[in-house]
Amino acid sequence: DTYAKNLETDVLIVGAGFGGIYLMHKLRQLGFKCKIYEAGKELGGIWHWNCYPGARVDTQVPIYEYSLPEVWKDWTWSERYPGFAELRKYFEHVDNVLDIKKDVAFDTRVVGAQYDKPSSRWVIETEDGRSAKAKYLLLATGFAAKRHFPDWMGMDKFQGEIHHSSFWPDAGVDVKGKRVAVVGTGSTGVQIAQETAKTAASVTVFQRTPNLALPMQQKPITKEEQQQRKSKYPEIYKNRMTTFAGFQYDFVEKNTFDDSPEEREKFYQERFDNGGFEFWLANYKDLLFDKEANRQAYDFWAKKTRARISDPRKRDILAPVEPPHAFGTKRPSLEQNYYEMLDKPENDVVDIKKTPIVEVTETGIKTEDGKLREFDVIALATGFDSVTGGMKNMGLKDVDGVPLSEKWKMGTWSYLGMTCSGFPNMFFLYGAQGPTAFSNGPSCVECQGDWIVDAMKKLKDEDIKYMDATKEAEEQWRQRVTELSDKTLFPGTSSWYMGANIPGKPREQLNFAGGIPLYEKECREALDNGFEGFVTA
Ligand code: NA7
Repeated sequence: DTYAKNLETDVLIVGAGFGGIYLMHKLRQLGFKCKIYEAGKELGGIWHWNCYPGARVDTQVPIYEYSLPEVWKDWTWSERYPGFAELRKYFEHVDNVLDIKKDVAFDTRVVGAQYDKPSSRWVIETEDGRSAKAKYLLLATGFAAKRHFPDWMGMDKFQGEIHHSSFWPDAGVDVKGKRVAVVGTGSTGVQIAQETAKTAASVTVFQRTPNLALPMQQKPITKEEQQQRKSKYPEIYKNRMTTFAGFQYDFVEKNTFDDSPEEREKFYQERFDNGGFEFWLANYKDLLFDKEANRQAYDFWAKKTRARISDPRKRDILAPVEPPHAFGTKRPSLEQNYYEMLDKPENDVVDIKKTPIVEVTETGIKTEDGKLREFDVIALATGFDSVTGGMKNMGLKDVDGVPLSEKWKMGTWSYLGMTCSGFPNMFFLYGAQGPTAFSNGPSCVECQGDWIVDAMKKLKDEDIKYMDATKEAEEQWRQRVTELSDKTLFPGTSSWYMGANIPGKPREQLNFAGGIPLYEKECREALDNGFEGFVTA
């Protein structure tokens, strides 16, 4: 029984989103007995938690889905960039095909886990006092498992409704005719603002850093056109793994100044018109490496965006002439009329870098200039203790009882972005020092998932009890991650990629910046060279 007080299984997976489901499916095929512990009430991971207004994926389908033919063959979408409700339906379909739920314990939050060497088992504890013993512990908890709440005074005093984006009530919040505040301008803040504005009396966005948002170019897609395209899906999914970020497009083999100004203008315009991340991830190959090249892209973005905002004050806050950071070193959101919406007189944007929020009162939000703005609803789109926060928060301990939160206090150490020294037979995906935030989720999950499954198969075939990364291998991987990042413009920007969004969090690159193909090659080599960088027993 999945909910047993003392569960015994081969594999305990934490998290029933894209990653956990993929691992379960692949491991079952090899005869491993798997169970999933999931803190939420349903499958879907981030699409279970995210039901705030406008929650939508900003990677196109069919790139943003499993490459498994049994799953895609009978599934079609209604639009290029589906919303959370349709993504939840997709997970129902996944369950119908792969029969996942029967092995998932929902409402089950892991609060502790340690490997017991004498019995060669992980012992995993849940919040409500259950436990599991497993040969393998797989963490598929995603990069946004720990929310970030600001620490303003008076948050509990507010008389209206206040919600963090990923704790949005499932039943929704009626914003019709209401005054809505949105704090934060990451992907989430932009989506909430543009969606709530459709019915709210007013929307006020509190912006610390402008989002260099790109036009989504959303379009409906028909069943017929998808059916026709399906013969190409195997090829599309194969190609996906050959690109930097696991997309259908890649950076072009040209530098920015190889083109004349006219050619460049045309090149940029085409990417803008195609929409999505093309202006980011199918740009010139020096975009994220060369300051001057990057400035060209920024200037094009600013010119296009400024032209959409008639109010000069708002224009300078939303799309300043001088770049707030190098383009693409923070994640651009994909917007749908965000700028036209904020340009309207009833809506507003407040520059909280200039006048920070000092307090939440019973009626609204007070800024440093003494101004109180009154609201009925406050949406906190303030993000997450991204990438490492979730794993640090699960009570994981190494074989000697040292908490992972201690090990990662001054920085992050992993090997291949999937294992940690002192945590035998524990694997994680879509987390620290993997391609994670620089990749399309399903691509990353399949790349890392296949590696984990192959490693486990090898252990089984060769009758090895466990594999454990060495400290030296971890140190070298950390250097590798740093050295790849240092060649780019990312370290120069304060972003959650660099751990810079959480007060006191060590500043370091949290993601592997070499792209999926290189990452896959390096991970494969370690496995093929007889568990290089691991001790086995
Ligand atoms: P993000 O991208 O981390 O955005 C959080 C936003 O909240 C960002 O604009 C922050 O400003 C702002 N923020 C954070 N803390 C505060 C405080 N204390 N005061 C004011 N403003 C604050 O989170 P999202 O949920 O939008 O997106 C997460 C990822 O999920 C996204 O990238 C996609 O991959 C999916 P800052 O930029 O730090 O100045």
